[in-house]
Amino acid sequence: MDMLKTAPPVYASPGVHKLARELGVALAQVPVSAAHGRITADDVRSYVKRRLQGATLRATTVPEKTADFAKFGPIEHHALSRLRQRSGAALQHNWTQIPHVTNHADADITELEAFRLTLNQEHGHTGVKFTLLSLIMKACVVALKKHPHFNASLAGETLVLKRYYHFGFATDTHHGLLVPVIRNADQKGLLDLAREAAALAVKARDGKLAPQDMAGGSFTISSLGGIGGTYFTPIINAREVAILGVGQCHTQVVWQEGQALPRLILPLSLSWDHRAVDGAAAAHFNVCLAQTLADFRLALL
Ligand code: CAO
Repeated sequence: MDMLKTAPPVYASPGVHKLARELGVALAQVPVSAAHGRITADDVRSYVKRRLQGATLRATTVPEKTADFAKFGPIEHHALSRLRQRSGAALQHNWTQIPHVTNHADADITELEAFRLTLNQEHGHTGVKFTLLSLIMKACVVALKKHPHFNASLAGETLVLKRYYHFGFATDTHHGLLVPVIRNADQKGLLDLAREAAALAVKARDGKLAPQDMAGGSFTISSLGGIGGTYFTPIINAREVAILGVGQCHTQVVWQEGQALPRLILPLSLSWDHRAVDGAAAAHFNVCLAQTLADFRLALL
């Protein structure tokens, strides 16, 4: 509960503090665009630009503050936590500044899930679970290696391709949304990925993530699979150009080789930045990802 009351510190480099001082900007009011939580010089400049255009963030995020809802019925006021205010500002920035498109796809994970359950039976004594999320991370490495434009950042007129695979994963906490980052997912085994994700999720929920735990992501996965629902439109983190949403798998009858068969289907939703990539590339990425999840031997190639 203390987390809700304590104002989080402002993270910014000395250069950014200096810029903010020169421009007369209070850094605490600047929305952070990056998942790592550090305010950048671009964040400060965008904030000033918006202020100059008369479109202050406050005016746009709190349009109903003065509305008198009480005249229609009983209401309650709940103050937004500082984390929710700050992540909300970053989400608003990302949603309005990045031209998003979301492609949906299905992956047949019947064999993959059977494999995962077998692995868990065989390794039950280790106390660590092989999770679907860790298998999805491995499949994403395959798809991103084949389609490197999705493991990238836009820097002005340049697309910066990353040769590392650092995956942010959205984590729901009592204080709001946090995105810890697993580094070098390509170099880690399934158990290590599962162990690390579980440890980072606990750290996030305990309010103990350090800024470096959330820094440097090259691609993000947002899994709502453990909760429910199918497709959605995840919001891209600025500094990345794509995010994968994962829904809950369900059994579906699929017509295969003249037979109606029950198959386990995983809904996927890839949001991508239309400045960086095009729809055909996104469709290829999703096909590659779905094929790898359907036949995980492809992850070994
Ligand atoms: N379909 C069906 N079941 C799934 C599933 C899927 N896609 N993914 C996971 N599950 C099941 C698992 O099998 C597990 O069940 P058991 O306990 O019976 O084994 C259960 O859900 C929990 O799975 P898990 O321990 O592997 O956790 P996870 O990988 O699903 O999730 C984390 C980890 C951190 C991603 C999750 O806790 C979380 O915070 N999700 C919310 C993310 C979010 O808020 N995204 C939205 C961002 S925009 O607001």
